[in-house]
Amino acid sequence: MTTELSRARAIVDAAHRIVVLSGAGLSAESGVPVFRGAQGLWKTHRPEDLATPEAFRRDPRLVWEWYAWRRQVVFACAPNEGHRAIARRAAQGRFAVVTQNVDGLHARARAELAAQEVVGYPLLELHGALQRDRCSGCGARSEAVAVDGTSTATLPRCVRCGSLLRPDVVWFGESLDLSVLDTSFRLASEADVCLVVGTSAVVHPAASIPLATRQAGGVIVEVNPEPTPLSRHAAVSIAGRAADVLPRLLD
Ligand code: BV8
Ligand code: ZN
Repeated sequence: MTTELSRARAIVDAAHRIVVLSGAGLSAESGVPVFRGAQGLWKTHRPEDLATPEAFRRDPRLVWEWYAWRRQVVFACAPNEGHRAIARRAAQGRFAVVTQNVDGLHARARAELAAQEVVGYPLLELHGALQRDRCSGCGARSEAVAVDGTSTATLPRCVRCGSLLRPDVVWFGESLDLSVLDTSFRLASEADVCLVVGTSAVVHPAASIPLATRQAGGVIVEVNPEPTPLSRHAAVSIAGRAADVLPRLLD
């Protein structure tokens, strides 16, 4: 084991309560494209063109076309050994998962485990989930429907009020669900360790959550092949891939 990994292992093993903050990098090895960097989604699409309420008002068809493509990619992916190591450890208790990811893979890893044993731990999806639609008018939520993004006329509409449906995700410039956010900050402030995995730590308020652990006297452990703005706040930064490092850190 590298010294960073053995130091991180000692911190994690001694911890009484742990919170994970995960980002797109955790799902990279499942085949879900990350947002930034060489293979980033934002490379081919500009966030301000697509993941904003203005973009949806201006061109709902284009936004739906992008999300229909992302759903196709994501729904073909499966949780990787990083998701599974987190689920196994979380099932042992005193462990919460806060994710920026909208790919639903943490939930699927927990569901896979629940097939074998009773599994209950907090899983907070800060930015929503691709698997759900939400009505842009009355806010009603529903399971994602297949979307034909070829014309505005075929876009999905709410059965109750007739407004356009949208993916149930938080766009730039939109507020996160405040109860999810408050709970995430509270859990982080009560944790001895915030394990930050696969995030570039540039999106707020998510990127501030690990600092709540630090401010309350806990420590940050980071798993990321690259340094991030959080690295200087971390007790240990492990330069590695989540699917490789997490089983060795958590099992
Ligand atoms: C809000 C859902 C206010 C949609 C997403 C200027 C300065 C500071 C902040 C702002 C600013 N201007 C605007 C803001 C606010 C803005 C923001 O933070 N912008 C940033 C870009 C500067 N934030 C917001 O708008 C938020 N809302 O502030 O509201 C408000 C308050 C009240 C009332 C009204 C309004 C909303 C933010 C949510 C946006 N939605 N997603 C969708 O997905 O389509 S964010 C999007 O980015 C994803 O959720 C993604 O998870 C998230 C963060 O990206 P990462 O997960 O970190 O992924 P990334 O690709 O960036 O990095 C991957 C990392 O993994 C890399 O570090 C890489 O090295 C690593 N990696 C790669 N492979 C691996 C790996 N790690 C481990 N293993 C591997 N194998
Ligand atoms: Zn409606």
